[in-house]
Amino acid sequence: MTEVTRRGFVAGAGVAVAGSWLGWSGAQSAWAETGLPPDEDGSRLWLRYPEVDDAALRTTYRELFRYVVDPGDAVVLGSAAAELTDGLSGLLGQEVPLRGEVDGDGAVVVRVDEAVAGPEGFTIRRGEAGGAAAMIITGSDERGALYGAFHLLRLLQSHKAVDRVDVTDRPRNPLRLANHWDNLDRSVERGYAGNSVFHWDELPQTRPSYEVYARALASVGINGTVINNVNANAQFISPAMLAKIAPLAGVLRAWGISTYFSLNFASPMILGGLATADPFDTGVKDWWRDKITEIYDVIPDLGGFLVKADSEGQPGPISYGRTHADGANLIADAVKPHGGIVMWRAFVHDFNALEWSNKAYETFKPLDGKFADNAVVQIKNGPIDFQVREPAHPLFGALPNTNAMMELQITQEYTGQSTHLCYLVPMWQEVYGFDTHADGAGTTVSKIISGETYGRELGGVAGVMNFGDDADWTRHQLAAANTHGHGRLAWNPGLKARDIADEWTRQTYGNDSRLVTKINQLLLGSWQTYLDYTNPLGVSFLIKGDHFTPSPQTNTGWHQADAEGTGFDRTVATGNGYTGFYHRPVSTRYESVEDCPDELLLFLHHVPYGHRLRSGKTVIQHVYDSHFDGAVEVRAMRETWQGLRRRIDAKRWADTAERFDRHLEQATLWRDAIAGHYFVTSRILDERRSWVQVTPTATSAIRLVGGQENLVRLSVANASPGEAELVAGQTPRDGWTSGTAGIVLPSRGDGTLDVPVTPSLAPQVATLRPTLRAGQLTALIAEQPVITAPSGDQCLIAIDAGTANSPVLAGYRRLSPADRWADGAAYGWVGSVPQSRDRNIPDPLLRDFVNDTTARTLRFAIPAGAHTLYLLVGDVHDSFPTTVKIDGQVAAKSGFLLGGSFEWLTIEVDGGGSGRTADLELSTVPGQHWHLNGIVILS
Ligand code: GCW
Repeated sequence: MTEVTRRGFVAGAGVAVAGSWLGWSGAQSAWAETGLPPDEDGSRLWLRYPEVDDAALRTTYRELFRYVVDPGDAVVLGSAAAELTDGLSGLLGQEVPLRGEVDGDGAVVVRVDEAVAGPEGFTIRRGEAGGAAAMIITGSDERGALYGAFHLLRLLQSHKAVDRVDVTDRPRNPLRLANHWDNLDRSVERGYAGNSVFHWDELPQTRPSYEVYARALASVGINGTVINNVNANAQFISPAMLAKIAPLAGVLRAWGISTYFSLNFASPMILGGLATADPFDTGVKDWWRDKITEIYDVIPDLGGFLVKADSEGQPGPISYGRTHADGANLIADAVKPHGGIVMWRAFVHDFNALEWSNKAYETFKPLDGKFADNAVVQIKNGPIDFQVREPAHPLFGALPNTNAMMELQITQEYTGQSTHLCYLVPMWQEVYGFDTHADGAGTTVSKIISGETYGRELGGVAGVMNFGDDADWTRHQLAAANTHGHGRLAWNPGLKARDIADEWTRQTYGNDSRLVTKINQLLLGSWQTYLDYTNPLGVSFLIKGDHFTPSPQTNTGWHQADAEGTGFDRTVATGNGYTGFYHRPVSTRYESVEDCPDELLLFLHHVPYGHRLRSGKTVIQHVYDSHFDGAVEVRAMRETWQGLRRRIDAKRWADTAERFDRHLEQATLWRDAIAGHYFVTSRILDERRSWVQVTPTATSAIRLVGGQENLVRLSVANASPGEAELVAGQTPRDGWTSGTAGIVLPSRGDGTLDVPVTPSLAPQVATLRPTLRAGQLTALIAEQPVITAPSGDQCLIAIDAGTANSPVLAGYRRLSPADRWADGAAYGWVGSVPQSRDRNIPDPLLRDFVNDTTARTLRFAIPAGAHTLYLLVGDVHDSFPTTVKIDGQVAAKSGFLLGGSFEWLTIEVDGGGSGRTADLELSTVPGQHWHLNGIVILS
């Protein structure tokens, strides 16, 4: 282990201690003046130590905790002592210093005694130290002592009596990890709170926020973090990156957190220049052995590696005719001499909805017993992909001779991202508690992954992180409860969701009992509410490619709703055989449509709409009721938060109030999209309510001409028992005009309406929100994304970029790779020309583009005067950011664009008195393609 002396470490931490305690005491007096707690931005997460406002309790605490005894040179113990002096000083409202030795009653001692509680465990007891009364935190090792320190602080943050405290605790899972899907350009795959928390560009220089990060993880018992995306860039283990990451690993180490890397399986080819990555090749084996030795020279206590192989385009052993076990053992052997491990992901699928649930099981089950002792198979909680409701993964019960761990997703990819409140602890708890019956009744997932069932030393759980560089870490401040909850459950899956939520709320918002009750209710009910208005009865993937926007029209293979019924048949008898992967009695329960739990019915069976659930409702009525009720529940959640206004500091209250406004909008969209789709497919009226509806005519964005009238086609239907006269229009938008269109529909009838819409001239990417009126009937509304492009005759220049032969938008000029610059031309390529593609969709502007992996330069004649240059970028497939430089300076950069999304970049240019030429350089991140679909300048 690298030598980090505690002195050096505490010298730095000491500054933080005094600084933050004084910060709290100043803030407290501001509270007295305004009647509201002082503003906070959420950046301290749940590590807040404001003065205990109950005077009697504070007096007791002040008697118990007068100083912390300096634990000596051990780094992690030093962190424990620093956290205690900081936390106690804040909570007690007076400095609780670090003292060199016992100096009278009121000592806090942190120490190590292997015998106390099992690995990483601790005890907290009152006792005597050097003849003085002391609070003694004893860890079985340094990490244990640190966890004990955080535990004690947690009790005080929750205003618990501690004079008779007697706690013995230990973690149930050896591996309790965070997984980051963070990329080298600091973008975060499925991250919804900004860019990466890690500033690779600034490293080896570290930031104070790294210490907050490490403390937050350590405070809930997380003992390792995989710092880069499983879709791994091999450069992370290049010598230059290792040198950058070493000091970061040092910050984490001081808080008991081991660093891990995700590996790219093709690294021997990418970094080593080898011709193969075959795990049986001697050159490949040597390369990994040397590379891993080099990594351990720089980070001697590295935890090890995580690998995603042969999944979603990642390289792996299968292409060499080897197995996943061969691949895992290659890395396991190389890391073994260093005491490290490899975690090998079981998430393998090939984008085929019919096969997806079965693929991991079928691939890994035959490999049981073939993995090295220091390899662990990392299995997602369910067989699909972090859907809001899935059965527990059948692989948990299928690998008795293999180390296994579970992967959860804290970042809410499919559960509302950072917009919807969805507290996942109750869901995770169900998975932990799922009885696989693999070794008889009571063989829970929890016991398997902890190693208990099969007597294995390695196992545990990883959570895909929701942290980003937003000031509050998670964008929706209540989402940090998920980060906290992951750690607490990893520590002990037997903890109650209610207690975990309560502890987080008290730590984060204080102990006002009404506030605590209300926030706990919001958290604990939110998963069920999310289920209600999104995915009924175990249906999954009712979303667009952003994994956020409801769209049952996009992936119909998952819900299989047709005129008669809905659901995915995964039975052995008539379906894809999935239910047979479970042990009895689970397999028989899942196989039978009568015995199958309602909440998984449509995950496992295709049933008629009239099928009756245990509640007595039909499936279709359940779909309607749950969606309408769910949206009502969200309205109530928003009101609950409104009611907490005077109980929380203004800043954190307002930030979350804004989230609830968005949440309600989205829940309403979900209700309308799902109820609307089920109505048009089933034509069954809701027994309890009537409505009219607009559903999308196109699932992707449509293109409109700016500055000119377009007819926007809407699909409408009448879900009421009588005839209805419908009038559709568009919600007004700045600079746009629109008209209306009407139709009379019989009960259960449908039709289309063409609504006239004239967008403003300047190009935009927008979302149209139709309006629909039909007397008193409720209207369910689906939004329609649009891209506008100005009519060519109202432009100084309008260019449609693409191949040399594909159609060109009316009134636009063609730009293809064939257009080289020549004097007097309006535009043309200088230097090497780019490539081009035609995707063959109907729209002439969106179907094709020029593109390349290397930067290319377009010389462009800018007319006299000041102008805005608009550049359209995007593709029907996902596209990486396109950067545009003008005359060498970055002038615009697009975001990462999901398939079917486009963006107009704007650049201000000046052609001077007589016009000039400018060089536009187009580029993107290494190895990816930039895109250019069009350019316009308005007249
Ligand atoms: O959840 C899905 C995501 C991908 C992710 C993949 C995986 C890291 O949509 O973004 O890639 O699973 O877990 O490998």
